[in-house]
Amino acid sequence: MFCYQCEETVKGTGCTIKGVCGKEDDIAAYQDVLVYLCKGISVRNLAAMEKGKGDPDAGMFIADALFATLTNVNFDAARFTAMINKAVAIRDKLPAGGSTEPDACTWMPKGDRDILEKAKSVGILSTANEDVRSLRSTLLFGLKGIAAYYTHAAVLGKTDAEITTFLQKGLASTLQDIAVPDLIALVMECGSTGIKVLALLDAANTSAYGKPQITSVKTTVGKCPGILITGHDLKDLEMLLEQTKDTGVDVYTHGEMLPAHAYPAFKKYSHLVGNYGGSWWHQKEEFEQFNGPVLFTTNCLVPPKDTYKCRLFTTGLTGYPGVPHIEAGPGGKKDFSKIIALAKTSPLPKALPGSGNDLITGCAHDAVLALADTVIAAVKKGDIKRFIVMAGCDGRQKEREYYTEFAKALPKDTIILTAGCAKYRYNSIGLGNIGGIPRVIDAGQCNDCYSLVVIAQALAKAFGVGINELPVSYNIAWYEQKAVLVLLALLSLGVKDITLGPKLPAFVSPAVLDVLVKQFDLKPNTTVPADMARMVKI
Ligand code: SF4
Ligand code: SF3
Repeated sequence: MFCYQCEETVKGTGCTIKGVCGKEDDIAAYQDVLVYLCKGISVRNLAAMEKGKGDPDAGMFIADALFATLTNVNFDAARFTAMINKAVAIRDKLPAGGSTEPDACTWMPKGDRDILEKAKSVGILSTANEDVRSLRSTLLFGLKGIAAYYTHAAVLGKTDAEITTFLQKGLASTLQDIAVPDLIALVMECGSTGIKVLALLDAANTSAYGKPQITSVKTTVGKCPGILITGHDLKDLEMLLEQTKDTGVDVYTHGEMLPAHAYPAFKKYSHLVGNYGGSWWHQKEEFEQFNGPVLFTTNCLVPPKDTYKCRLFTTGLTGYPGVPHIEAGPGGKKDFSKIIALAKTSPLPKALPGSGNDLITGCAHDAVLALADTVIAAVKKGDIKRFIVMAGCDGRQKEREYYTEFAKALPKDTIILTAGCAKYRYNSIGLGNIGGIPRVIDAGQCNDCYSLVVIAQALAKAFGVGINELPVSYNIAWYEQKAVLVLLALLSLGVKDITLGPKLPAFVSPAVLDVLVKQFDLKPNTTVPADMARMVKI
């Protein structure tokens, strides 16, 4: 195997024996082959679409397939072989393109051994040139981010053929001999398509569940058995809340599900009692203590300990061997009765050490812009000197303590703008507020970085300056491919001087990094004092 798609990759270069995430060699192989077949579908479907004979459902399949290959989503070989078979069926229904078609359009897997063998020649390392490999990888990982967010929007009925067409254009391009400047342009187009998909998901979430309101969320435990729901899929949460109504079972959010508490549609469920635990990588300890069942709706799934594996359930694109998977039935309906029955016989959740402080979330664009006059006045008065965007992901390495230390060291007249699970590094350390404005403005999930863009654009308009002239610095933390997309989205808007950490991506070659530095002034994080002096100009 060779995988270097996430920040925790072995030695900062690539996982070659087994993933740090727990991905085994065979799963990496299935994923590489699935992506390869999606490239074949894309080539055929784009050609068919030009003749008005495309398969309108192929784009949705590709989005689901790419999402399944994102870090910490699916570890289940059986699910991947089923998707590989489906990919072949979709591809082979499309009109064949003749003798010049690439191998991805014609190769037929003849069983498991053949798939594992094929993976050796179609993965990342099949591109020999280091810079082309780097650009193709950046594009592919950005596409995976688009795929994940698109899948969430589609579940809520919001789709956009332009986005799925770009997924196919991007995938097909990786089979073609494209000049480096054109590949760079495609990477930038991936970023601008990222803005479109973030906006689509924002519209999907807010039209289904209302506009988030600034909300204080409890982190204590109640006196009823509970179900913990984690991941990003709000539709799953809605169905779970409906089915647990009046059952005597409480529902707690975990990780990226925390911002759900801010949506008006979920506030009406009194048994949605609070948030349990921190970001994804604490799950081994936290799920043990929770005692009740846990539902995974998306990433990040860490290979479970046997002590709580029997209480896990997956749904959507997530999967793990031996963990029951809840499929959607007609109309997307899911039956969570097995989870509810298990919750009723489970001991109560235990309070986690250090928990108890309320968490503030729901500072999405409408909620913050409703305070625009107060914020602008505070900036003009000098009460707020700077905003620091600290959005992105959390991860397990010790070096990520940098983000807690950075947040603690920020001057009291600065405000953190955040979204994604990176916030757990500093959202419970009591940074206070400036004239009632929280010093940690949590817009929501990683996809709600879109809110931060809307807020920055509104501030730029109010102050009559460009986005790079605002008193805003960017200190972004990344882990997986959705964060790659968010970064590309920011670059596509022309945002400059972004600090990225805790490590630069292994898939960015020295020459590609040089382009990013020259064009966008992108830089790695260093130490808290040095970065503070540069970003806050103290
Ligand atoms: Fe390694 Fe990350 Fe790939 Fe997992 S997803 S195999 S940790 S690079
Ligand atoms: Fe977190 Fe996995 Fe990226 Fe959605 S849940 S931000 S890491």
